[in-house]
Amino acid sequence: MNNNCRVIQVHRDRYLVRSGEEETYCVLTGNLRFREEYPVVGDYVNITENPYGDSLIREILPRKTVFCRPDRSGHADGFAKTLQVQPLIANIDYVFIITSLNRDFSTGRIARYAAMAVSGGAVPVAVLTKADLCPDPGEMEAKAAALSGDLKTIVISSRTGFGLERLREYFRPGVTIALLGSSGAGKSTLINTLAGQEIMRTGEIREEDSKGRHTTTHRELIEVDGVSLIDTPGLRELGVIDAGEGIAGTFADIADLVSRCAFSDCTHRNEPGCAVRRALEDGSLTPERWRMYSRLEEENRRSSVRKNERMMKIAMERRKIPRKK
Ligand SMILES: Nc1nc2c(ncn2[C@@H]2O[C@H](COP(=O)(O)OP(=O)(O)OP(=O)(O)O)[C@@H](O)[C@H]2O)c(=O)[nH]1
Ligand SMILES: [Mg+2]
Ligand SMILES: [Zn+2]
Repeated sequence: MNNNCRVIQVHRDRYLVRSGEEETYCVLTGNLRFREEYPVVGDYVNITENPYGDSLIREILPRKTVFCRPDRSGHADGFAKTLQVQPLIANIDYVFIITSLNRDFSTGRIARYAAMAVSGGAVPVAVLTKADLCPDPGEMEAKAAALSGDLKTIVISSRTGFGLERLREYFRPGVTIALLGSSGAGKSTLINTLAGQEIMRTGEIREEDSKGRHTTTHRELIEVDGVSLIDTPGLRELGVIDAGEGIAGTFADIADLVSRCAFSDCTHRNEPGCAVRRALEDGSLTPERWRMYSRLEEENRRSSVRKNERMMKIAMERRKIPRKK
């Protein structure tokens, strides 16, 4: 299995690679590491097999499509010149944007994912999950569908099987589909349902705010009847903040507090381990500054949603999505 293997799991510095029925763990050659070329799930690679230990990845083949996210390690997003992107998965045909029909539903987020999918060459599909829990999915479905005439919107329930036959239209052998979306949206559950067995671990969501608990912690490619499905962890930060850098610079101490809250999506109201509440209580943060910061953040969040929608429209215009026959 030397050539045209596919990376199906990425661990710290080891890669699980599959060719046909065979799987082997690999590390990178010094050359690739030197050039800082790192494989991602979905990459095709050439390897040199080592019967005594980890095999070696020699070469990453050119990516046909890629899904990236802005890299926040260096610079804030929104500054085109300094914007870094980090490839997350490669060679995907479709991106299923998994969004649950509950309080976590956000058209801004769907637009953002769609824009990233289209700009990487993949076709986005909005998949709205947990229809069985939603008395009237029609309203949210209409909102998602209104984002773009080119964005297919499909309402499903993994629990009852509702809508799954519409998803199966995409399942042609050789096709690769990535499932992306917030933690708790039901990505792993959908994969298990489609596979007809418990392949991925799933986790309950928090009832108060419908947020997930980041159950899936790595990207993984699973083959079901010749179709490659990629499960991914819920991304914390895809709804990146535009003016975030400016706000965080002006209120560095508050930004620091926020990053110390026990939950990454803390609302700073009543969650346990909230660093903001603690600072308000012990007086190290005044209510006035906190109000000012929250107001700015909120405004910025709203304008980011509008910007995401614009971004998606521009990306879609640039690359007209081929309609399915
Ligand atoms: N009622 C109902 N619950 C669902 C459905 N799909 C998923 N769930 C539940 O939602 C919770 C989260 O599901 P997961 O599949 O773990 O979510 P995920 O998107 O993989 O989350 P991360 O791995 O954390 O990113 C679990 O308790 C599932 O049982 C559905 O269609 N209907
Ligand atoms: Mg999961
Ligand atoms: Zn908090």
